Amino acid sequence: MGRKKHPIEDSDVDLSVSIPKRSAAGLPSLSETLPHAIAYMGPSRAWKTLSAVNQKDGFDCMSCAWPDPPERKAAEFCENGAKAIGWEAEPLRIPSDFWAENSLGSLERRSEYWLGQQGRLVEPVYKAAGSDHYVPISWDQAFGIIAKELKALDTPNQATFYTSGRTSNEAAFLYQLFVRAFGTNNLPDCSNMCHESTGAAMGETIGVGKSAITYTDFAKADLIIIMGQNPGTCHPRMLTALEEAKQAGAEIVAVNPLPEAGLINFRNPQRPRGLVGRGTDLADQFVQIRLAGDMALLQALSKRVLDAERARPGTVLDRAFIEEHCQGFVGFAAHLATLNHRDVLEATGLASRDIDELAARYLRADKVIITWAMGLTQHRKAVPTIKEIINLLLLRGNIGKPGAGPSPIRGHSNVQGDRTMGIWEKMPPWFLDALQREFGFDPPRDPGIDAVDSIRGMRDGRIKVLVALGGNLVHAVSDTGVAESAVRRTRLSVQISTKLNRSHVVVGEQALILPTLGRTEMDRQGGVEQFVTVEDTVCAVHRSVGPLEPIAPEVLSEVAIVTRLAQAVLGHKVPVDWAGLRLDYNIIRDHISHVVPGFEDFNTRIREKDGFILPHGPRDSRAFPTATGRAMFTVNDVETIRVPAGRLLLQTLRSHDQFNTTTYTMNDRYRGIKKGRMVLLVNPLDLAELGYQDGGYVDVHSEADDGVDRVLPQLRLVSYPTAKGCAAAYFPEANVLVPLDSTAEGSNTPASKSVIIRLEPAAAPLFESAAGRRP
Ligand SMILES: Nc1nc2c(c(=O)[nH]1)N[C@H]1C(S)=C(S)[C@@H](COP(=O)(O)OP(=O)(O)OC[C@H]3O[C@@H](n4cnc5c(=O)[nH]c(N)nc54)[C@H](O)[C@@H]3O)O[C@H]1N2
Ligand SMILES: Nc1nc2c(c(=O)[nH]1)N[C@H]1C(S)=C(S)[C@@H](COP(=O)(O)OP(=O)(O)OC[C@H]3O[C@@H](n4cnc5c(=O)[nH]c(N)nc54)[C@H](O)[C@@H]3O)O[C@H]1N2
Ligand SMILES: [Mo]
Repeated sequence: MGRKKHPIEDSDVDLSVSIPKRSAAGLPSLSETLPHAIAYMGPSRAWKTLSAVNQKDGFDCMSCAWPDPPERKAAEFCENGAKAIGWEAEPLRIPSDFWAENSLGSLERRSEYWLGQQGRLVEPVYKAAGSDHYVPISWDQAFGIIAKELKALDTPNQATFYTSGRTSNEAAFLYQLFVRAFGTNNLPDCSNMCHESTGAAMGETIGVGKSAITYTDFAKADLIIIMGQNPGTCHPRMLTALEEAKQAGAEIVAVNPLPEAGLINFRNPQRPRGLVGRGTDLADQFVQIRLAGDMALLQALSKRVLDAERARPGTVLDRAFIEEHCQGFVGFAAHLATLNHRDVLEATGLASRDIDELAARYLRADKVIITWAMGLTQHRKAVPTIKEIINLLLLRGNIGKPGAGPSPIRGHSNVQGDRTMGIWEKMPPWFLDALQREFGFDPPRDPGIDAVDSIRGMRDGRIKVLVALGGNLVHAVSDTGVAESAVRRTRLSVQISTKLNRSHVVVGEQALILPTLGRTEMDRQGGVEQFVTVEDTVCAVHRSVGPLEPIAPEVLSEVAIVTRLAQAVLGHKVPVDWAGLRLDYNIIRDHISHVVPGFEDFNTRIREKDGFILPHGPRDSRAFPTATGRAMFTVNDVETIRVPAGRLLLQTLRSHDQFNTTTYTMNDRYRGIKKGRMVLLVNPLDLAELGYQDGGYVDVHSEADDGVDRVLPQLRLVSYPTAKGCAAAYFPEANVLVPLDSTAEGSNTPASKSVIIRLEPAAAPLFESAAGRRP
């Protein structure tokens, strides 16, 4: 199994742009996907993986946290799930001589796409201080190096332990146990850059930071409002649930600056007319909002609800619900009375009639679901914006009843479970107390640091060791330039990963890569096949078992790596039988059942049918575990981002063919962009006003309070139907433009969807050759 060349160029030489698509597909048919999967994995692996993904005895798809329907289809995966599986399960290994052939200096000049195409990591490798090469080493040597560096720290708080959201519940639980036993709460995770704003807003207002609906609620709703989310690309199986809801009579509204294909129209290839016909027009209303305008829109909607109640007293608000379960209504209503309509129009960029129409839909509906993702969470005012979703829903009792509720849609497939397992820099005291009772040591009580603060800590020399259980922190976090020089200042960086990415080549003085098994692979310990568990976005916990033989016998599972690391670092410091936990994951689950509420009898219940759904007070019984025991109306001030003349507001988002920092191909089919990623989508009116033309090139500068000039050079302009004043570019490339200090108030999530930019004319890039790279 050697390296092979893929037929896709790794540059923008052949970039082409066509008209964006109006419709998207959800679940493809097996016959449609198999040929592509076979090209990557070969027939046997393709069949084994695709027939097992999201099935009851199979593995959980790693492409997103969308839940499985009660009745599974034969092909229960989407096109992007198949890509994620192919990317992981392609039987291609990085050979041992790769490390001698490729210096770090040369790897640093490679793109994420190229790095990801080199194959699976299959042996631990180490870069010594002063060296420009990794060399293969043994597992024992690797754990020895980490133990030595961690023990040499002045305090455990000089290390930070990142987690990405693919880690299983079992591995995550042990990882946080190890980190806390080591002596720190420095447990940043990808959620810090993702739905942290959601957790902060929902935690305060309803007491639980998770979706308050289950899968079957979609088909019971009268109205589903999808805000700041692109399910056609990021949660394609959601389109099936939306189609079913639509057929059952629900109205669907998309609130987005971009007319995203899946939101407008949906072709279901598993139905005959989906392949040939026009598909289902999903959205009854497309609200083309200005970036960061959602708080104003939500307040305007709530105000119309209150106006309607005034016009028809006793018929609009759910008075009984508000009186029995809520607090703060009077202050909220009084504050809305001061809402200025002109401010709303300016912030949203909408016409009054758009808002009236959506308000009328909300008032007509008895059961309303609001879903959202990164379009709401990655703004300065993300937390109060999401609180306004709760305000709007509370007014008419749209929570804790069938077919209604707030539903954040998580990204990484187990990011929610990892948090439930204790991956958080500020787990509450009850959790730490439970750990103490279960394991007999006193966990640290001072809060730890999140992802952005970890970068600050490395930048300032306070953090000397970075350990990452998955992910690609340096390229996922904002301000790439700052993040890269921060990581380079560490004494040791450790990545536990399946495949190469930028965080393996921009590293500390010393660096280690520890190869691990992925979701598609069998995990045998002591000769016995183990399974792991995950939690999806609607709190359903279920098993995951990989169908494939491991890519190489030397590769360890995440659980094995974490327990061996703990043994090497902690010795007998805490009374935990790490080796026993490694050999039998049931014992890990027994501990979880004693520590984490809702997991009682874990080992029995997880083996029943589909697993189980975690309890959720607001959803199940309108019990709100907030500070007051009631759902909280909150008062939030609308703030309009004032974009100076000649500037635009930039959002950074995903193409169809990427998973976060992983690029599968250079295409973004639904948006009509092919063979290139270095593009800036701009409204045609803005192009004309700024004096540019479609196809021209610009250097993009971001304008921040700190006065630093951050530049992304030579982007090709694409005339695109985005909301006026709002541009879009792809992450992670555009992360160079997002200042580290520009974060959401109350969650510290990078405000990567509201960056003020200035364009400067640039020459078209010169390409060395057809297969060449940008100079
Ligand atoms: N194929 C694929 N699937 C994925 C991922 C992936 O990269 N690729 N990533 C996974 C992860 S970790 C996550 S978190 C999710 C991300 O899922 P999404 O949040 O859907 O992903 P983004 O590409 O960030 O898209 C944000 C959407 O919000 C809109 N938007 C941006 N700003 C605003 C705003 O101010 N207001 C409103 N109303 N809309 C706005 C954008 O136009 C875009 O449609 O997907 C998960 N699934
Ligand atoms: N500008 C901007 N920045 C963003 C965002 C944005 O919208 N705009 N989105 C943010 C969001 S929502 C998120 S969630 C973060 C994502 O941040 P991360 O989760 O850190 O990044 P990923 O790209 O998902 O990580 C991919 C890497 O994970 C490793 N990996 C894959 N599978 C496994 C596995 O099973 N086990 C282990 N141990 N490793 C594995 C592989 O090495 C792969 O290269 O990025 C954030 N950054
Ligand atoms: Mo995410």
